[in-house]
Amino acid sequence: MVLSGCAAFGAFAQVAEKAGPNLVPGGDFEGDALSKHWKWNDNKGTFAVQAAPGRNGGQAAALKSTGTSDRGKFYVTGMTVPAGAALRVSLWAKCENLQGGTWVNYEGPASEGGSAKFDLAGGSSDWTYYEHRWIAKGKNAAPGTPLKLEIWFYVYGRGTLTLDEIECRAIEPDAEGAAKHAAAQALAFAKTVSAATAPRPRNSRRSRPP
Ligand SMILES: [Ca+2]
Repeated sequence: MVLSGCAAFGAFAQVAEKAGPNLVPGGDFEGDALSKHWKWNDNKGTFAVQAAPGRNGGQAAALKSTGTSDRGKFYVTGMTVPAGAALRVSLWAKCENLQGGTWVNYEGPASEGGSAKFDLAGGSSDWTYYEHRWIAKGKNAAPGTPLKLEIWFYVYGRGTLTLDEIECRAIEPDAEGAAKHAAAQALAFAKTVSAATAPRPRNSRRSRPP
């Protein structure tokens, strides 16, 4: 069960939910994941990807562009999701003098039937968490139909974008988790109020002047 607390992420925010397994192959970039599962290319040969230090040790993928007008593409395939599934895509990103920005696009049959993309900021930043939710509608697909899904990163401008811990999970509301969360919040609030209104102990030990 995961609790999401960012209102920027739309209608699912503040709702307890159950999340399925991570569907992104090699999204942690550990071992040979980068070369085994990820592909990249560009139009002008000024875009390259290499292993870099990860967010919590281990490895990440550093996307480096030395061009000013090209568009580097970095992508992963091999995922299948059921039509109608609510998906939560999340990742950690770090920028170093990235003069443009990055557009994360869902492609393949799962992305048809609705706009499915989000942006990452450019500039310079330490590791930053991004999360995006969407419904894999497909195009005229009956609910539950297996649909192929790809995640593409389009990187614009000179600079470096480092990515780690890329995940895509099917999610569903978790009513039991929501109830427990609400109860825990109520208890915490009650304790706070109780502590704030409690009378001072009568025999508090204060040192008296001699
Ligand atoms: Ca990693």
